[in-house]
Amino acid sequence: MRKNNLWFASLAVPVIVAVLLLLAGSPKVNANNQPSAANAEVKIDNFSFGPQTVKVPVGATVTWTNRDDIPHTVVSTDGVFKSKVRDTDEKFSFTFTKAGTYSYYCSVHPKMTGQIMVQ
Ligand SMILES: [Cu+2]
Repeated sequence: MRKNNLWFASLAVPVIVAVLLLLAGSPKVNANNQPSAANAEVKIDNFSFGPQTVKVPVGATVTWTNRDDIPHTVVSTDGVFKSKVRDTDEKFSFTFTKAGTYSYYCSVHPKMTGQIMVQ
């Protein structure tokens, strides 16, 4: 019995290690695929940001596109990012590297507000 147990243990340890390595390896594939798929678009139209609240993972890039026929800006309330004046069909992108809630507004029309939640 004792010999059998030792034999089993000597076989089981490498098998368990191999399974753990496989399990540890598979999430990396998902993590590599995630950033591009997790990027988000915000449309500026009719004096509003849509969607007004966007949730993205850390590392995601958010791109705002001005679909209005009026110039707008995208300015972080806390000074984290600030676009130039964006005319029709012009874009602004920012990559969020830290978790948090980022409120922003249009400096030309301060009643236009939105937020990016980075998790
Ligand atoms: Cu505006």
